[in-house]
Amino acid sequence: MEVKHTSVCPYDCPDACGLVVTTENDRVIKVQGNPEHTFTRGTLCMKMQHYEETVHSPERLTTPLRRTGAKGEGRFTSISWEEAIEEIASRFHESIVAYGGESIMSYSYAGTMGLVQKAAGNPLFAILGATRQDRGICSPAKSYGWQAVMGQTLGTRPQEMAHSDMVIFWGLDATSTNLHSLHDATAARKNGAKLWVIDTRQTVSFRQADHGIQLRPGTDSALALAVAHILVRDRLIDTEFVKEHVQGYEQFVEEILPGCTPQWAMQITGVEAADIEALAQAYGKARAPFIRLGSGLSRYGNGAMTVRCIVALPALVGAYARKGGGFLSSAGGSSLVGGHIMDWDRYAAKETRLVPMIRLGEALNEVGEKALHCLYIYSSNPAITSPNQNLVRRGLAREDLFTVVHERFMTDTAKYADIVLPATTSLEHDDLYNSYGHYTIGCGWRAIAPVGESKSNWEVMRLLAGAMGIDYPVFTCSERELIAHMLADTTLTEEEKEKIWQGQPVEMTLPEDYKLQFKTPSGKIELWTDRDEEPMPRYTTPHGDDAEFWLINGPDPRILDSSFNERVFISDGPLMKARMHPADMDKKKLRDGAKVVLYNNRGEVRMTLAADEAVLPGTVVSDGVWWQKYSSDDEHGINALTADRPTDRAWGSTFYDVKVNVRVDE
Ligand SMILES: Nc1nc2c(c(=O)[nH]1)N[C@H]1C(S)=C(S)[C@@H](COP(=O)(O)OP(=O)(O)OC[C@H]3O[C@@H](n4cnc5c(=O)[nH]c(N)nc54)[C@H](O)[C@@H]3O)O[C@H]1N2
Ligand SMILES: Nc1nc2c(c(=O)[nH]1)N[C@H]1C(S)=C(S)[C@@H](COP(=O)(O)OP(=O)(O)OC[C@H]3O[C@@H](n4cnc5c(=O)[nH]c(N)nc54)[C@H](O)[C@@H]3O)O[C@H]1N2
Ligand code: SF4
Ligand SMILES: [Mo]
Repeated sequence: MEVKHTSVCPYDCPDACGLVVTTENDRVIKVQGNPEHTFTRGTLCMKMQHYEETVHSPERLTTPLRRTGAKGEGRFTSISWEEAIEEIASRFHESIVAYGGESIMSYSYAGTMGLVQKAAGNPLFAILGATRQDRGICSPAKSYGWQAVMGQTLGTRPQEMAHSDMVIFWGLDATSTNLHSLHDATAARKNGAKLWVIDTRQTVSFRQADHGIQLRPGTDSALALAVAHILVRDRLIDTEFVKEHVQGYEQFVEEILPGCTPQWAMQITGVEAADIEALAQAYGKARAPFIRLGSGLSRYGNGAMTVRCIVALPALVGAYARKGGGFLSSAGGSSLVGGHIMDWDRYAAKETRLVPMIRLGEALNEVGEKALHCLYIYSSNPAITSPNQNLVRRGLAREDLFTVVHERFMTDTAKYADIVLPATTSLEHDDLYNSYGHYTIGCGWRAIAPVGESKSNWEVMRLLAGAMGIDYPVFTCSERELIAHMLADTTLTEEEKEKIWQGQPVEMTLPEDYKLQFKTPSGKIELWTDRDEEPMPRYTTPHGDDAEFWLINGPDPRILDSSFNERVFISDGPLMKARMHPADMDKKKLRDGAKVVLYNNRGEVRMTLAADEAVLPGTVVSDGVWWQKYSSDDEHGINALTADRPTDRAWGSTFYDVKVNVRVDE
């Protein structure tokens, strides 16, 4: 008999779509969008339209495995859960006795965004006194830049975009990574709004926009400051708004903006001065401009400062005061939903060593006192997704590093494990989901029994705690009990909680004037702040490299980070490709279809080259983060080229701050 269940898309995507899942005899047969969801409104991206193919993929791991081959080789034999848990517990125990708790590290990210499963390891590893990871792999510099100007102010609700008369997708590949914002952008355009896209690459939405601005990598701060310069020069400032709500306007205008002319910015960004003028005029004259900021431009050595420069713009024109106007970097209000029962700090007896995520390679290669002896990875595939891949893989290959990987598939990371544990998908466990792209939350309840012997992250933590004799009350809680704790820890009404409990998506009610509630120490938008060593936004440069071309590794709409590679796509031909402007290819005497090597001082990757007029001269574009077997290179993925250098603030990743040389593969 067919049964319908409501759920939430678990992937690391700002849309966090509402789902309607149809099951029959404990199998998922159909996955559709939930029309009741106020942001995603019943549609799904191409990846999730056939989630059942992931859930019931023949490639799912179904039993625990013990390694029989060399690390990385991928040869394993099935073992029972009892054996697996016992072995992990005793290896952890031995490691703690011999070297202390910090010899163990857990590493995880957002394979699932569910608040229970995402943080499942926190209580146990905090109690063990393990080495801790920060969570900087994605875009903390973007959050930092927003907060430096806006404090804890809520980002504008994305649906507000529908009432705007000028929408800017800035460093955001909406078609791949934020599909449902197109719904509101399209509604706005029907009412005459213009859509602008600012990117280093011509994406689908770039080509469909009314205006596209293609600029050199890592130069957005110059563009934003030149726009601000023109706004001031042409008196397009909302002076009433500035007087009431902005701190440091005069200093910003006097000390930062004078040199930021369109000609200056043209030299840096490569954008024609006339196009910069047009952008500024449109922004200054729009009734209610809305900027949706992506993460692309924040993944550079100057990422946080760049974001500060862009966040300054709506303050100058008073965008927040008008219906349809605003700025969304991230829906920080997700933090309105507590996940605190899973907080590391709640369980840690003392502070332990903190490893920046982007420095996983370095941490795995430590020797002596800082050496790691046990590694527990869940919900992440760092052999493919971490920067400086060669260093990461060298660490993962250490025979003396006892490694456990909890996964749904035999990923490149799992191939390095001593013990692999099979993980459930989101339709086989319970969880609560918020979103970093809107203000709706919802639950996804288990819709089918776990496939094979797979277990959820939280179930495994409970088993491990039991095997290690750790009896904190949290480990007696089921997933549903943890969710009940989290829902109690919110501003939701009883009625809303009940709806969520029934599986309905609920949009949090924001205060009527939330756009004007500036949650900074001064209560104003802080163009000048004393919360950072640098009091004002200014132009800074990215790290760069001693190489010839910027490498732009944009997202591919078929996959999400390295998730969805299980559904690949062999018929689509080679998946990892490089595109270059024909003029650059002529200069380097490279021909279309040539096998080339992209290289820098961190590594090299082989790919097939294609000529593309739309690629900015001086850049090479290669989309997607592919599993090794789908990379055109036998040994390296794209991250063999990327660096583990941090952003200017907040230890963020700099995946786009990479340069490469190109040569023919002899
Ligand atoms: N299909 C798909 N969806 C995804 C993902 C995926 O890999 N694939 N990843 C998920 C995750 S984890 C995240 S964090 C989000 C990220 O989603 P987004 O916020 O969209 O961030 P990115 O995709 O990293 O980059 C967005 C755009 O920034 C551009 N860009 C790069 N450098 C610059 C620059 O210097 N200036 C400007 N203006 N633009 C620049 C890139 O070309 C890209 O088109 O997407 C999520 N959704
Ligand atoms: N070159 C380059 N590298 C990048 C990026 C880029 O743009 N370019 N993007 C970066 C960004 S923004 C991010 S956020 C990171 C993300 O990097 P990762 O955290 O490695 O994300 P994924 O590659 O999606 O891998 C998530 C894994 O979790 C597994 N999984 C899913 N659900 C569960 C579950 O419930 N339990 C368990 N145990 N496992 C589960 C999936 O099968 C999948 O293999 O990648 C970064 N790496
Ligand atoms: S990946 Fe994103 S757009 Fe696609 S269904 Fe999931 S939440 Fe929606
Ligand atoms: Mo991310």
